[in-house]
Amino acid sequence: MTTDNKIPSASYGILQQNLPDSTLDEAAEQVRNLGYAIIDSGYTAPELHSFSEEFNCTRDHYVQTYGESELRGLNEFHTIRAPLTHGGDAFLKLALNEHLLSLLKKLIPGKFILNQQNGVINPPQETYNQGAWHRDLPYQHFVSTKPLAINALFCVDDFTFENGATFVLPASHKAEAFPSENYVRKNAIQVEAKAGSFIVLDCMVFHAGGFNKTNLERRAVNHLYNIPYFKQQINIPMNMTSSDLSPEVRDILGFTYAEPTSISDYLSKRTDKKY
Ligand SMILES: O=C(O)CCC(=O)C(=O)O
Repeated sequence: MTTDNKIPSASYGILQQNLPDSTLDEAAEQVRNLGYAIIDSGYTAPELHSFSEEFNCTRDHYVQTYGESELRGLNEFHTIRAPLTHGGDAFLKLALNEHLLSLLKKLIPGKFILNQQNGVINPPQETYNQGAWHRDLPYQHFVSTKPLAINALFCVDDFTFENGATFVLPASHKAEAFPSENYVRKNAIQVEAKAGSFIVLDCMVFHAGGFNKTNLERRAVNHLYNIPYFKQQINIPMNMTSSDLSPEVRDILGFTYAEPTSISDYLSKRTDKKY
């Protein structure tokens, strides 16, 4: 017998059940089924504080380099492209966060590379480029039995209902088309998360930044990791020095997956072929 409002724990007629044995396994189960989950990065409060400062410095430098009015004209003012290539170690470390990589290894069978890393600023009282429904493989309408790409949105600030926490359409990675307006209205959920969390999404789940009603920016860093068959948004190896990177990190950043430039180059790479 169940009591009111309690989720039943008894069951019958079940021959198969997932048995996750860690919080990361549970997150992987939720990403597979619903398309999203939240995990902790493990950053301490001082580490988060220092990351927040690094984010602001990197942004100031980026805007000085590319120009505010030019960025605004391109609808790019609220994005910092590829900060790991110009923003210092903190961004590279973030892209290699051990909790996140462990989860990615559970979700993407085989090798994966970082396709892109972007600083995302949800401005106060203003719309911005990520505040519209999209997939992180945009213009794609297919269903895949395993994720081809996963995105991980690192919350630099708390994500709240007030400051425009990300909206997600649960399980929408399992249907090809974007659902009807009424379906979206009834089924979209807003994902609150603490600063220092990663909101992890199947890249095919529809999501959108919410409207930031507060007076402060809500900052994040988005990452997209994919099987090594898709080209990177910006060529990461060509914009980083590789000398002090481990073989595993070189793999993740795509150094080992550059397109051969010729048949000879292809054949010479066959000796230690990885894919
Ligand atoms: O800002 C957000 O809440 C969502 C960010 C996003 O959708 C993206 O970077 O793809």
